[in-house]
Amino acid sequence: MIKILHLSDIHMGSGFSHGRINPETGLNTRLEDFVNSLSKCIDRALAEPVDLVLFGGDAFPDATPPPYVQEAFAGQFRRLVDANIPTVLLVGNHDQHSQGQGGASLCIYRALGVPGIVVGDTLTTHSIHTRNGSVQVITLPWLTRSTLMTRQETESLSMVEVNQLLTERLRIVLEGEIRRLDPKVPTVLLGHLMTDNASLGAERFLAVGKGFTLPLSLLTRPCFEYVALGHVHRHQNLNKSNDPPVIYPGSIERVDFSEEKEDKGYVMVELEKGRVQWEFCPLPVRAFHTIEVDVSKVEDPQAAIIKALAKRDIEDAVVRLIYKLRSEQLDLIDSTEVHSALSPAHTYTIQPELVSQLARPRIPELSASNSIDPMEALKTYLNNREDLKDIAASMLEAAHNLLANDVEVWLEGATNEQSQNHLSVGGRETQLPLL
Ligand SMILES: [Mn+2]
Repeated sequence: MIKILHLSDIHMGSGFSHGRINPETGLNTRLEDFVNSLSKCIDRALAEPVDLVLFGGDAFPDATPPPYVQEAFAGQFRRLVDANIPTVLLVGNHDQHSQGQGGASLCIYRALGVPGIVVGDTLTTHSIHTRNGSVQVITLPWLTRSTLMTRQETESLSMVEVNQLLTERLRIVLEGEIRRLDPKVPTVLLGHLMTDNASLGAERFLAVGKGFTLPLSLLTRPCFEYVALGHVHRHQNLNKSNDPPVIYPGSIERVDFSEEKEDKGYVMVELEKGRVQWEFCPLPVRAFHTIEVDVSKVEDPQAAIIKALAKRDIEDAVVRLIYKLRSEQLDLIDSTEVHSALSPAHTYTIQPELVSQLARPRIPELSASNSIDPMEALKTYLNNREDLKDIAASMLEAAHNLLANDVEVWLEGATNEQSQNHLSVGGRETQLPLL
């Protein structure tokens, strides 16, 4: 039986805006939190001890972390080297230079020849000898346009077509790796990737998805005992039948508020040929709390805000207070008292939002049941807006010109790089969060 600790998405050095400087160390407290979480993973690996540690990628927010952040990361993995525990460091999208090849931030470990550390920056199989037997680890780092494809091949293709071409190529290369496997030795696929059925933090649709999405069927092969993934920050098993388990352990710390409600942790795995067991192990990470309160309709907005704060345990948490109010209520807010009520928090932000008092009724002629052409709709709208009378004519003219140029603008847009950031899935434009 081989014992494995699988963790991913460390992102050490990110989220500093949610921390503060620790006067004793001079370091951002969020760096200390991330190091603390990582050290708990390593503590567990040493205490068991495990036979192998698999890191699923995204060590830092980018490929060039400052030396003190790299040192904090290396200091933890050094403990595994000292304990003779082999470790695979997979290269994620955040570890790669946006230009050029390879995982810049992690390749240093190979360059230094650190014993027991394998850097997974190419699709290949590593045969790893552990205290309790051998295990084959296929590393599948983050794929980019230049992986398995040439520029000439992809130049005229849409993003969807490029994705299909990559998936086909990958299927063939992976098949090659699988055929060379020793069938008597247990095998793990370690990949930093997005699968087509992964569930993302629903609240986060900020960043555009530049990456590829791979079908789950590519990964659920019976020759794998376990599929160890990285990239998605929410812990999940994509293959409920566990044949094999396809696991995102998720990030080890909350990177931002979109991960407020997610458990954070790592996964312990025990496997031998044809048999596997796994368990998610939560880490005691710092709480994030969003406290949202609408005081626009209450008599005493100040009291309502203080009451909303009192209801939550904000001690040592990262807190954001969002309150909605009317502009004439602004003078009723005593910000000193709000700050003092928030002071038990580790850090906090206050976001007042003014609600619009001029909620206009819908124009009856423009109800959803009427279909109307855009110029007619604009005319109807302008007829109802006394205040826009002076510029109504020029607005109509501008709209007319816009509509006339529409086709041309669209064609230009389709060829520029920006339009490729939108991944069209099943005819639907989807934006993916940055993971
Ligand atoms: Mn990633």
